[in-house]
Amino acid sequence: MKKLLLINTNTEKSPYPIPPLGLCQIASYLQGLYEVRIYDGMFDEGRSLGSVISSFNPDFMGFSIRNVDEMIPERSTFFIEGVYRNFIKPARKLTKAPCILGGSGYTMFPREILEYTGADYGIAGEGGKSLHALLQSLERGEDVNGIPAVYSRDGQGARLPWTNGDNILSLFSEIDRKIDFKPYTERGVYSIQTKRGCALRCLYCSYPLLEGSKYRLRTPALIVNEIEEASGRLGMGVTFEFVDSTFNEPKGHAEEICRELIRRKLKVKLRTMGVNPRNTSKELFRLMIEAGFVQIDVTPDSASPAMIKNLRKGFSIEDIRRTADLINKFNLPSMWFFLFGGPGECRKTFNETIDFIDGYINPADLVYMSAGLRIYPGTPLYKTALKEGIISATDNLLNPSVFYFSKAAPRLELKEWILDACKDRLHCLPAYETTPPAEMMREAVAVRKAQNLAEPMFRTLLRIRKGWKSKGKL
Ligand code: B12
Repeated sequence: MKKLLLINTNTEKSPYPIPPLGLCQIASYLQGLYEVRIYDGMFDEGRSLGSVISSFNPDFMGFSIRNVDEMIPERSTFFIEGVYRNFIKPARKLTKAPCILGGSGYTMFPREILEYTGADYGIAGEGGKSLHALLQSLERGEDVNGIPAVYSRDGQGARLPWTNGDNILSLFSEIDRKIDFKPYTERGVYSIQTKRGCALRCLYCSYPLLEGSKYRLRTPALIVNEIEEASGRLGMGVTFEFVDSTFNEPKGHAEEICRELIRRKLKVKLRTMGVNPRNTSKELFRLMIEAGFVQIDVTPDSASPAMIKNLRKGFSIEDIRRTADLINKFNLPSMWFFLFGGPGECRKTFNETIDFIDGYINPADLVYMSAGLRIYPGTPLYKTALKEGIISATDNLLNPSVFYFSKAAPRLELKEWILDACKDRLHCLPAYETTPPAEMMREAVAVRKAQNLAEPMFRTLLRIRKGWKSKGKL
């Protein structure tokens, strides 16, 4: 059997280390067809990759590239540089095994990242079926250029990600069996997908390009089986996190998953990103609390009626207000995310969102404020930015500092508005402040231990922040 080494190149530990879910899914898919091994670079950061390659002697190498940049104008970290330096370059020196790239970051810039890293092939979109087809063609010495979603150095390569027709969604990732999961249990989570695809049309967003624009749902029974099995192996300390683009779309699916969790009486801790205000209801929140949700992320981006429309969010200001009221009623700890600077943003629209924060968001919850919209190829924002002359068709968008700012909310002014708004609202933070000071973190850990607190870390940190402020320490 031929040997495939799958390499997780993500070493980013903020806001917490993320286990390589996609790679584990691919390993499940190819199990039995190839001898598959995963090298997880998250904590090892490439140090023992050489010895793994020497002992395993792979026939093929697949590199997973998750992050390109941080999407924050204040920090122009370019992750691909580290991926090349710590993983691809040293691996290339040790073996002639073909080097194949994939992952969400790769999918956004398939041609550019192939060129930057000098890798042999890349797969845009899902890794299961297309990777299998590529490996088979390579084994047989066939031309690979017709395979959907496969990019190669000689300039062929299909344009559209191959997001249909494989059974990868019905498989369990079994992350903890494929990698050393222990270091993730400290701050991390066990990631779970309930579906693929995003049918929303938000102006700037790459999700439909990454996952397809039609929902492909996993059945609630299957999802809960996966959680039940993993929690059986890992015990109660682990939090399961749903990593869908939006958790509560399409309407009804999230509710069904919660009902199945409740029916099985699983005592698990759950959290999710991407709660969309559109389909929230009392019933949804009631079920989520009963199923075990301890924390959610809510992502309206704006609470200005004009900006909600311009960003094509597909919900109304009433939807956001109802969502906030429900969150407060159920006291479900929440992190809110707002994104300023899109087309039409101005002082008035900015203030409308701030008024919403003041009127509706519980000060015990956290609000992140981002400025500037990162421009990615293939998104509607890309076309807007071209039309407005913010970028030109020849610009290399892989450059992590390409952002859209509305003319009436320019970069520096917007930064000032945000800093000003955060000054008197201690639960509001600029998005680049993702890491609290080490001393604050130490204090939070000590308080949590002493008081045996089970609340989300952000709530403890916010209280300490307020205490520091009153003591003049901030
Ligand atoms: C959930 C999520 C989060 C959660 C993670 C929670 C968790 N427990 O995992 C949170 C909110 C914490 C988060 C944080 C960040 N995220 Co995020 N996140 C996502 C999201 C929505 C889903 C990721 C996911 O798990 N998908 C499910 C898995 C199964 O898919 P996958 O890993 O992509 O794998 C599939 C394919 O990519 C492919 N594949 C993967 N590897 C390989 C390898 C080979 C060889 C092949 C052939 C194929 C292949 O096959 C897999 C199976 O089909 C994506 C957007 C999206 N829709 O994809 C953004 C996304 C990955 N995040 C992004 C970013 C930037 C970040 C942050 C850097 C943001 C920040 N400033 O802090 C951090 C980094 C965190 C870290 N430690 O790495 C970007 C990355 C691209 C970019 N712009 O750089 C994305 C794409 C969003 C975007 N802007 O478009 N994120």
